[in-house]
Amino acid sequence: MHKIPSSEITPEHLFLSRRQLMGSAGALSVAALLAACGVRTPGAPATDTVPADARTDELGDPLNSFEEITTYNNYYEFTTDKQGVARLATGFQTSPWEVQVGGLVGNPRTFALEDLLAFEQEERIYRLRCVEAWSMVIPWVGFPLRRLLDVVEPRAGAQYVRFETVFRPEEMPGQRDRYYPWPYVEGLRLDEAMHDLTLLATGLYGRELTPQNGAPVRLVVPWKYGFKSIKSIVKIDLVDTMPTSLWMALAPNEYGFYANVNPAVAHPRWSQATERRIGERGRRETLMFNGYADEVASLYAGMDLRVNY
Ligand SMILES: Nc1nc2c(c(=O)[nH]1)N[C@H]1C(S)=C(S)[C@@H](COP(=O)(O)O)O[C@H]1N2
Ligand SMILES: [Mo]
Repeated sequence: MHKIPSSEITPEHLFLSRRQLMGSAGALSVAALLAACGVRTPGAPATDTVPADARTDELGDPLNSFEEITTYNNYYEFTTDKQGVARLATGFQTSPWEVQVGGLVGNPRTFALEDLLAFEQEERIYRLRCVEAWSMVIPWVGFPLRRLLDVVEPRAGAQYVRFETVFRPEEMPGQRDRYYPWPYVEGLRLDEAMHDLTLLATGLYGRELTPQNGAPVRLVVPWKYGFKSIKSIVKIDLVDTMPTSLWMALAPNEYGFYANVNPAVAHPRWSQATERRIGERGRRETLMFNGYADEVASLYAGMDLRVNY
C-alpha cells in the first residue's frame, strides 16, 4: 500500500467544491461530478468501498472504519435506533444549505455551504466519546469554528454560542415525536467555541459528510460528550446568557451544559469510568477530557466539575 501523508491528500469533496467555486457550477451538477469520480452522492447508502485505513490517533488508537462510523449513529431527529439512522437519513436534502450567524456580532452573515467550504479545510483525527459510554476514532474534515467566529466579529457582551439543528419534520421522522423539544439546540462558552480543537466538520474520511453523521455541517467538540457535537446546523448565535440545550431541557439532572468527558463523575444511571470502543472487545478506561486534558484543562481552572457537569 502506498503511504501518503494525509496533508498531501486533497479530500475529494473539497477538490470538487473548489472547482464548483471556480465557476464550473451550472456546467455540471455536483452530483454528476461526484458520480463521474465514483464518489457517493449525498443520501446514497453507505458502501464498504472505503479501504481500511491503518492510521491512528495521537495516542496510537486505530481509526474506526467508515462502515462503523456511518452505520452506528445517534441522530434522534431520524430515530433513536442507532442502526436505523443511516437508512432513514438516506435522501435527506443537504443542498442548498445555509447557516445564519448572528446575535451579538458586529457582522452578522448567512453562509451558504459553498462559503463554509471556502474556509481552508483540514483533516482532524478525534476520539468521539458518547455519554452512553461507547466511543470511536473518527477522521473528520473541517475547519476551526474560531475562523468563522472571527469573520462575524463577536461583540463585547457575547459570552456563549448557541447552535441550532434544522427543523424539517417532513424529512426527519423523529421530529414528529413531540416528546422532544425540537429543534436540537446546543451551546458552548465563547472561549470553548474559540478553542483550536473545536471544529466545524464538513467531511469524513476525505469525503463529504454523510447525512447520518450530520451533513452538510456539524460541530465536533472532542473533549465533551458526543451530544454536544450538534449535527446539521442552520443557526449560530452569539449570546450573553447560557443557552439551554435540548438535553438540559429534557433531563437537567442527567445532562448539564458543560458535559466534559470525566471518568470521575458518574451519570446518575451509570458509571463513566470506562467505555466500549466500537470494534473492540472488552472495555477501556475513559480518559479525563477524553484525552485532551493538556489542551483544555485550563479552560476550567478553579471550577468544580461535579457541580458544572
Ligand atoms: N442534531 C443532533 N445532533 C446530534 C445528535 C442528535 O440526536 N441530533 N446526537 C448526538 C450524540 S448523542 C452523539 S454521540 C453524536 C454522534 O455522532 P455520530 O453519529 O456522527 O457518531 O452526535 C450528536 N449530535
Ligand atoms: Mo451521544
